[in-house]
Amino acid sequence: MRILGVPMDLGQRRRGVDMGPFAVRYAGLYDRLAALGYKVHDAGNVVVPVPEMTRDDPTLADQPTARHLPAIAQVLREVCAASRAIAAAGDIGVFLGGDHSISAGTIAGLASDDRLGVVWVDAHADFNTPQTSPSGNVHGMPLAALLGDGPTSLTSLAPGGWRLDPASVIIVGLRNVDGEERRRLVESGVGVYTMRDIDERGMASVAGEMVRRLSHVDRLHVSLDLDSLDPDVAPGVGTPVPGGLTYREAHLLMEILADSNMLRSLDLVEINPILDKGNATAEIAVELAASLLGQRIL
Ligand SMILES: [Mn+2]
Repeated sequence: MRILGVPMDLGQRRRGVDMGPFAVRYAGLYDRLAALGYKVHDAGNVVVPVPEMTRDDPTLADQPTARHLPAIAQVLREVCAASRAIAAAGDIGVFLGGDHSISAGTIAGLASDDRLGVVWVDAHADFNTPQTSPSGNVHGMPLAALLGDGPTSLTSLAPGGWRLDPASVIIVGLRNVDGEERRRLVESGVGVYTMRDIDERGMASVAGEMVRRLSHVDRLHVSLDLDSLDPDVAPGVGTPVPGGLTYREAHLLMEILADSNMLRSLDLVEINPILDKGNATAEIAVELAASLLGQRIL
């Protein structure tokens, strides 16, 4: 098992999410995973430019419809290569964000595997493109890019024109979607379970159906945006949305995904220690990672 930090702060506007990898390490990630029997190696952090550096470097020039895109794409090429190397070694990758833009790189690194499923646990769909995004924040674009829609520097990270298959992608926890993003998402063929689905049916039913829908894949990547949780549980996120997953709903989802025995890699993203209360959000991220990687109550 290999841990890689990506202190990416360029995909959104609230400062502090670059401290996520440190907060998750302070919360004891390494020891928790080692206690589950894994041989853990922490590879440290990828180097990410800070926003101030992009002001006077013309190669990192800003763009209003996709802010900091050149700098983000430069980092994601390295993240993609690292993810590919971890997968090629048959290792489990645990990627610590940083904002959710990093997942365009971590998942592109798994591109050689055509039986790859992705579970995107998020309050948002991250399904915008520079043309549809109201904010120009790249952290709202990674899932669209992985499906082939977006700036070339994001859609071409994987070799050979690889695209994620929409039938192998499921979003869960959704409760906040932009107008044009909604239309594109509905037409995409991606599986979606909203908070209403979870309210009405319960997480056990929803998560069980998700696993059945992914029966055609044999490897699973879970991209866990901590804003999927209710802000009362996980306050340290940049874009909190009320009405999210409870503590137990999130754990049950992780436990049911763990039972599938398909988990090969994981993103823990959007943790903002500056907005957090006593590192509670990073601690929950560690607990959820442990559940996903096989920790059981009994
Ligand atoms: Mn997200």
